[in-house]
Amino acid sequence: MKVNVIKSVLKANDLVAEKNRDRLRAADTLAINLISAPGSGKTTLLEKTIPALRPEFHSMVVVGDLETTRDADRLSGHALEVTQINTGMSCHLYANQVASAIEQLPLEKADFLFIENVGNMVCPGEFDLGENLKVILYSIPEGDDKVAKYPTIFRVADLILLTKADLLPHLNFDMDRVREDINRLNAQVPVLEISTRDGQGLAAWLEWLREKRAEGIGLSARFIAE
Ligand SMILES: Nc1nc2c(ncn2[C@@H]2O[C@H](COP(=O)(O)OP(=O)(O)O)[C@@H](O)[C@H]2O)c(=O)[nH]1
Ligand SMILES: [Mg+2]
Repeated sequence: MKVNVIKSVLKANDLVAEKNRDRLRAADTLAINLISAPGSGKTTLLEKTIPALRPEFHSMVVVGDLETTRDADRLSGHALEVTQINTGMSCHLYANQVASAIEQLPLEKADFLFIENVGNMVCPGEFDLGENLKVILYSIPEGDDKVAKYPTIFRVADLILLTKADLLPHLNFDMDRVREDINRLNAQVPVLEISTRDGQGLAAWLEWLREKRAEGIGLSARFIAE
């Protein structure tokens, strides 16, 4: 009985996610779902990325947090539009929350919609929002053992960013172990070491975004696999 309830919630979510994807496709907007633990650098990365993509590309942001508009406030000077969703007790965004947000947005003006998910290494990987691509941020101070412990989000990733790479010299972080663990779960996924502090890897990240934009609006690896 319990399993049926969970399945029906997921199914209802997926139906709304499909509608979001249709709306995004119609507007020719590429949606990127950013997923990570709290504090891995999602908002900071957007603060750097959105200005760097201009004037070629314009971006809008939907940001999920349990409480406050702190991230939306940080991003409001950068993006064309920023919508904050407060999820209350929920540890991830649902497709219907994104649907309500994008209903209000003039998406036709946006080349990219960045969705900053609620900070959590498990639940956001389970819920399709209608995004085109899922980008996982895994920060080096989190330790080198997390990939195997929290496999869900790494399995569904279209790109993995190992963030705060500037801290590598100060920490015992076994990069080979992490890359091997990722390879075991998701052999195809590209992995980039980046830092918003010293700028390493940012050019490669921007290039990945430009390539995905040029490829057109596709489906994420997870949903092709299903
Ligand atoms: N050393 C270092 N700190 C970073 C980097 N990126 C973000 N931070 C810091 O990490 C903390 C959390 O960043 P934030 O972007 O708010 O993370 P979010 O919760 O994932 O949105 C802040 O204090 C940032 O200044 C980085 O590349 N290197
Ligand atoms: Mg944030």
